[in-house]
Amino acid sequence: MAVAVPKIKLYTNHNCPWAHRAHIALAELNVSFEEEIIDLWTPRSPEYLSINPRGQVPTLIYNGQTITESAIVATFLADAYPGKLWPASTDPEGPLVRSKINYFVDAYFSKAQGHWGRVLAAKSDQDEQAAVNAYVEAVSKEVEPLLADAKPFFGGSNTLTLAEVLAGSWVLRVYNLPKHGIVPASVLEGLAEKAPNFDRWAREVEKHPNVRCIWDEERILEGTKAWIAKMRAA
Ligand SMILES: N[C@@H](CCC(=O)N[C@@H](CS)C(=O)NCC(=O)O)C(=O)O
Repeated sequence: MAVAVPKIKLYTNHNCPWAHRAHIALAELNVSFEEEIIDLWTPRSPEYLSINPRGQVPTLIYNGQTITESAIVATFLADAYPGKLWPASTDPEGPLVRSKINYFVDAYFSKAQGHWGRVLAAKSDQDEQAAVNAYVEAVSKEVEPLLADAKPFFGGSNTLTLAEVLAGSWVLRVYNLPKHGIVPASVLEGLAEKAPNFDRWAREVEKHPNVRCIWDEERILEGTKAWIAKMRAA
């Protein structure tokens, strides 16, 4: 009997690191989908607000059901296609592996990510360097130990896991923006020196084709410069 192919639509914007998570998951799962780009520089249409009242991207429509919030979208996809991005619920090892991935994602986003935001929003070179140092310290203290067995991906996986799906779009930015001089190169020097496991893992993540699936460096650069200017003017 033929298996019904789910109908998937993604409302997205290719500059958005949160929406990028959904793209990485869909690419790694090799799932086809329709996409609609939402212009984030103009007010959302009443039609889009009726789909997602927060007006944000991403929004996933899966067989007519609406799923929002990037972590929930990505986790939903991991569960809808079990055993690829994380273990199926029937896998006896599943609960432990899932808890480790959840802890890694929590550690990165609750302990390190805020400092990266402060790097971009810093109003002086001194504040920027302090935020870089705090980011490197947080990665080395909180995230580095969790990547000791990465080979090359989380937990020894040779394919992307939900950990890379959720962190990949940010790792791309951390490893590619310094070469354009809009964040200090010292962030990469610091990570290489103080967080070698993270650095090794991140370099594999940032070059993976499914992580790079919607990455257009020129466009991201322009978008990030505009965002930095807005933050610095605030
Ligand atoms: N917590 C949300 C954040 C999504 C988000 O902030 N998306 C931005 C674009 S990167 C957005 O849609 N901004 C438009 C707005 O907030 O009006 C998620 O993870 O999905």
